[in-house]
Amino acid sequence: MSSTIGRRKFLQLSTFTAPLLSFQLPGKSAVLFTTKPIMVSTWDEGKNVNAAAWEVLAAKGRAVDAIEKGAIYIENKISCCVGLGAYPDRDGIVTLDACIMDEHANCGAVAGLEQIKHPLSVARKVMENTPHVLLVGNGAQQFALENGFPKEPAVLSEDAKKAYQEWLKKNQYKPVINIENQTAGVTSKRENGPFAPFFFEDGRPNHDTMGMIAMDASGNLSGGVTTSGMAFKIHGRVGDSAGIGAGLYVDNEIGAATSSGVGEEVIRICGTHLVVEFMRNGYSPELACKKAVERIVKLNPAKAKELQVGFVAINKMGQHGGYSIQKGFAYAVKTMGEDKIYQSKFLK
Ligand code: SD4
Repeated sequence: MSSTIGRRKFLQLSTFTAPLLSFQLPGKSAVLFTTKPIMVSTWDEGKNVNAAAWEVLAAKGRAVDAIEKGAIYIENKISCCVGLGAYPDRDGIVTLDACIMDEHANCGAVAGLEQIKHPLSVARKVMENTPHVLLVGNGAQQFALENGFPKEPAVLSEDAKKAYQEWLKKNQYKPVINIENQTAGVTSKRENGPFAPFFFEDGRPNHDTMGMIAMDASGNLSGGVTTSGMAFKIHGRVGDSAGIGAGLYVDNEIGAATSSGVGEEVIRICGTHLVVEFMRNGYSPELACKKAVERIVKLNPAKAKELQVGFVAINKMGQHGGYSIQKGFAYAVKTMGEDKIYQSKFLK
């Protein structure tokens, strides 16, 4: 690339024009354009997660350590959608999904993990101490206990108890007579069914998964996701958040992406892997996310009107971008120069 193209011009081109420019910039120019370290996390709460993770990044620590720090922060808080204080599945049990991926494409994940406070840290142990990628259910819990994670009591937080009781009233959930022949997601926004609703009663989308992606001072990328999954899901249901290539993907040569929203739709298109592949083809993070969102919509435009999926990504230059199907997806960005929540662009 000509050295006469200024930074501003370059950023404009790579944000709005695709796929014009490769990331394989010659020589030193690539280094000049890189924003690092950078930490990006989903939703407004991502700002606090970034602050926790920043302690690691500011001290020139590894991105993977920053990711775990951010996860521990959010897993310690009570929220609808992350950690043991989150909303349960439709049998009243909180089950957690998490994954982590580092700059060497090492990865680990847990799904359907019960009574363990820090699922992402367990996923990291899977990554570092086993030849496997994914452990589920009882096996994941057994592994966690063997690795020194304490078993927490099987109780719902006050918030979760209230929300679950409300949900039960409306849904009259009776496992014995429920026939699993309804198409999940064909419900209207406020309608309840025997499956996890795409939206809560008050119209809030059924999500707030914490997806995190980071590049450290050395230019290495990592990412992680931690969630209780969609509230009131079928016991045993696993969404995208435990899925490498679905809820999270990291390619240290190209970039990293994470997702939030209806996990089934993300899994269907291998969403974050797709985002990273679009970036490999030269698209900016924002356009790569947009193209992945469009892929979901193209598969089933009518259904897509009723659900939310958002992607957020960073590339090796430290550019970030997000895109969602509907209004309302947000992500937080922290660098040396900014600490901000972005409302992502959306299709409709
Ligand atoms: C899932 N992607 O389990 C998650 C949902 C979400 O907070 O975003 N939950 O499908």
